[in-house]
Amino acid sequence: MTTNRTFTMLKPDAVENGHIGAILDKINAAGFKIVAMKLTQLSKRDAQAFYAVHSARPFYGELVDFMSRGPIVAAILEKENAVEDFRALIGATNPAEAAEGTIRKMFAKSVGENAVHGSDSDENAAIEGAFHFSGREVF
Ligand code: ABT
Ligand code: MG
Repeated sequence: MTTNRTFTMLKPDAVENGHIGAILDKINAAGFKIVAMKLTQLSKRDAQAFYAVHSARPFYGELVDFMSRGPIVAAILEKENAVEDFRALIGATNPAEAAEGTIRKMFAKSVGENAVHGSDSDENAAIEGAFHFSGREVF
């Protein structure tokens, strides 16, 4: 199914390393329109809930610590086939396996700190977007 919206976070590593502008340039150049955006921070509880699907995995604790350690940029992006096309733009979860030119290839250092999130389904895009933005913050 095609959709026209996805949700993204520029993760704490990307913000710490000064990559907000460069990553937003890539997102715009790829044809995504920003319809909601804010600098915010996940609490530990938020990060636990966001990654609850990984709660039994050995990397869960580090993942929660990482995602809650500093500010992130949360945004809703609009484009035809947004979920799939944005996952292609960011590249593989492990930046070592990400294709040349993808955001993770360019800006991520490790699988544990991989610079950017993209929703993995239309359903999750809607849930994740609604978690961060009220109706009046989405344009
Ligand atoms: P997210 O956009 O963060 O959801 O990443 P993606 O969907 O590409 O990959 P998944 B499988 O959802 O990974 C979630 C986070 O868990 C981290 N991780 C994953 C590890 O640290 N070690 C691992 O072996 C795996 C499989 C990567 C993702 N977060 N970060 N950063
Ligand atoms: Mg994921």
